[in-house]
Amino acid sequence: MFWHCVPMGFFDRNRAALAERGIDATRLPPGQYFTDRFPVLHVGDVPSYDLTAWDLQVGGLVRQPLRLSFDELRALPATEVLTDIHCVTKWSKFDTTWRGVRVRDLLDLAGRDPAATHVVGHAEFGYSANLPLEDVLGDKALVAYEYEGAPLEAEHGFPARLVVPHLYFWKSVKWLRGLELTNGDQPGFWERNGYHNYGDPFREQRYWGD
Ligand SMILES: Nc1nc2c(c(=O)[nH]1)N[C@H]1C(S)=C(S)[C@@H](COP(=O)(O)O)O[C@H]1N2
Ligand SMILES: [Mo]
Repeated sequence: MFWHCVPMGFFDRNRAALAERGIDATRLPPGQYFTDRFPVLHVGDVPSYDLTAWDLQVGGLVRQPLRLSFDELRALPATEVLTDIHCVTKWSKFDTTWRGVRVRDLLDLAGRDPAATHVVGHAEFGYSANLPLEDVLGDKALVAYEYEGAPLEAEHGFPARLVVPHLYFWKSVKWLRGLELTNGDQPGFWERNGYHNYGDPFREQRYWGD
């Protein structure tokens, strides 16, 4: 069969459509397709919060554990991040905008113990995700409370979520309630249930053994 007779599948057509939009195709990791939609993905229910009762704890291997109210979180210096996001279920979305507080700044405020090697993001209902410490110290790792200039929608993590855009989006814990610094790695919810421990989209680290 000649190459031009091979029918193009959905993924090939989707990737080819990037050029028409003037988007550099190398921004789309292997095995992904881009979408303009914003799919909602999670296990379990969407929590609803009374913001006066919500708090965010920063604890584990820190000098001074923090418990921040939503107002206290919002009073900290904020950053806006423009980034692509990649879900392990194969959708990617380009140029999303998030506003929030850098994880690095929160950890510095609590005082990192030099023995800390990893961080676990804890959500409502027991969902969690683990990350090497160095992966949340960069400029783009946020505790985000706005998406595209508006407060997060309930199903996307209101009032605050992690955004760690260089890893598959399951690491970006919605409905974040705690950041825990640990010595050694403690696999989170999906990492114990078949997903890759690190999750680099450009190396297609989707599942155990990838
Ligand atoms: N608390 C919590 N956070 C979560 C999840 C979850 O099940 N619970 N799912 C993760 C997964 S698999 C993805 S792809 C993203 C999806 O975020 P979105 O629904 O805002 O697109 O949230 C991540 N954060
Ligand atoms: Mo996901």
